[in-house]
Amino acid sequence: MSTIRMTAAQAIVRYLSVQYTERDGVEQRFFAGMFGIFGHGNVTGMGQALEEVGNDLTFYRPQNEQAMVHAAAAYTKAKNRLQTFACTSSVGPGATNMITGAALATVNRLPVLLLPGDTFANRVPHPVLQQLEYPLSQDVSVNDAFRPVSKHWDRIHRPEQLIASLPEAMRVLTDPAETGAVTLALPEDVQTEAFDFPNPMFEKRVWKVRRPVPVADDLDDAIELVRKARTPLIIAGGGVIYSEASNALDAFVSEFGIPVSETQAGKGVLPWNHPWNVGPIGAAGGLAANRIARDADVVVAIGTRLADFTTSSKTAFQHPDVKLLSINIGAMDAHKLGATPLIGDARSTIEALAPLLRASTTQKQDVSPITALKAEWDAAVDDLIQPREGEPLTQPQVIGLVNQASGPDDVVVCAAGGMPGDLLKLWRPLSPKGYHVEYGYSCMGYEIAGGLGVKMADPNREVYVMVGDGSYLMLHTEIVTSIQEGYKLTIVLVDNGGFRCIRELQTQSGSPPFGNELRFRDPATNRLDGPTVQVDFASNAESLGARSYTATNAQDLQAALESAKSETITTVIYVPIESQERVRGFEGWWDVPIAEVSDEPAVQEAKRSYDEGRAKQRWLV
Ligand SMILES: Cc1ncc(C[n+]2csc(CCOP(=O)(O)OP(=O)(O)O)c2C)c(N)n1
Ligand SMILES: [Mg+2]
Repeated sequence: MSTIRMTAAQAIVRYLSVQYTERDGVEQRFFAGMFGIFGHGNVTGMGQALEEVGNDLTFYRPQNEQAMVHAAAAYTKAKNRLQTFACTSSVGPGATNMITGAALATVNRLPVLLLPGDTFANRVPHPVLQQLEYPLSQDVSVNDAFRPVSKHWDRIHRPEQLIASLPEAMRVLTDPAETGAVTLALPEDVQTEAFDFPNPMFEKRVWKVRRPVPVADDLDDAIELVRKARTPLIIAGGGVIYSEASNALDAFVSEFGIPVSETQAGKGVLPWNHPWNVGPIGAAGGLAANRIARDADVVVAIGTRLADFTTSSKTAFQHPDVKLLSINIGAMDAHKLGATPLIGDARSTIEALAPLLRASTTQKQDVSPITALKAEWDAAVDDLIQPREGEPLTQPQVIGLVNQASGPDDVVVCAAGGMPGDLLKLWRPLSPKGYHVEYGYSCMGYEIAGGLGVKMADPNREVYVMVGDGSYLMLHTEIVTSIQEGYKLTIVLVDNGGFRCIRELQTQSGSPPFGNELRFRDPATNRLDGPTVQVDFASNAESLGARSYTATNAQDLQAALESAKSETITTVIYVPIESQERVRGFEGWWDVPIAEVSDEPAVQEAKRSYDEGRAKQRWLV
């Protein structure tokens, strides 16, 4: 076999540049490029290789390693996991900065390839700068901390190891059932070491992203369950969107008359005004879906992890004989809550179920009670988003105004704070890629970095990043990258003076508020309850090169949103919110434990109400 002499780093970048995915006959480059921040541990080996490979694997230089992994995760989420980025870091802090991003990707089942630099395989100069020494073993570095947050992990001790390691990394990344962060730790000396690699390794390779169908026996079980259902409900999760199953789901529920509720990752799978779309379900869900869930006799979960926010911490389903059916590409998710598992791709499974169900005796649910519940819910949303003359702007109204200003193909991006819950209820998407909220890891700091990834995935869409003051202060510096690369974002920064949603969680649990607002320390009390710390957010954004607007009322916000449309660079619309009015719950519940003993009557009261919630929890085994 002919060979080519390359360093390990040169082999990696060459290999990555020729990997493709293919689904439904459509082929695309898997790696759109590589994000990286250089330091010792990657600037010589990986850096030299990247310089040499040039435009065959475009290099992007962000501001923060955590943020670059977020951008990669957002990009691949926007691309339905068919394309992604690789991320390279230096040893030590550069590497560990990526761990949060890795966890986010793995939790959300999003493929990202992480290439942290590692300390020398030859160990000669150890301990090197930024090395953590582990007394029990010399074979451990900080990169071992990636193991629990990666779906695949390897350390490349010798260049020739790549011949086996790279295909295994690709297999995991492109397998929808297994995907998540894949980490290949790269000792800095190995990156520069050469080997005679077999030439075929650098030929184009296409990885098929398959659409497996459940086995016939399982399909029969499923039909048996659905056929008998009188009040079935579908929960659509992110898997339905990644599988591009919107049309199949629409046809299925329109024919068989099954309402569809949505999770954060599944929102937008059907347009909000689709007659069978009953809206968001769960702890942050809406009235229609939560009422229907309560009485559903069969719940068909499709492409969802069935996390606590979706199941209202297992209180959502109260029908005494409720049964679950779970369509999922991953066996772990398919088996949750005692569900009858249907292990397969969302779209192909829906398409396989349709003729079987047609052939059996099913009754179609009457749409009219659903239409009535939906109308009640839509009216509640209308009321929440409607600005009121002469009254201060509320966060729900801000969401409504941004939604109205955005076009049908634009994207809203969010991740943490009070906004995701409000967006879940209030945002009205018209396309499956219009709603991008990372709520698996709900990671503060994802918003702007994620917005960058979403914009890179499709520069034709306007990207609206909704971010709280807390998240903004945690990580906003990818604004610089967005300007450097010419990817315009419209960032709507809602300032309510701190970690408002956590403050609410605290006060709802009976504690007096502390430690969440942005306040000076009061020397008299030694507590953070002095005057509010004033941050000039608009100047901050401008100092990074962004355009900025400030809007304190509905008219100003509408005008700013209109102007932002014609801006060509990232624009921050700063919206200070005085009103603390928040969206109330709509019969959802979230398990947040309350102190079992306290002299504080408010805590005792919170505990009583908590126990009432807990009494509704069901094991569903
Ligand atoms: C990285 C990270 N740290 C901590 C948290 C816990 N947390 C969730 S929301 C939140 C406050 C967010 O503040 P802000 O962005 O201003 O949103 P608000 O709650 O005011 O709506 C905190 C601290 C988190 N989700 N992510
Ligand atoms: Mg806030």
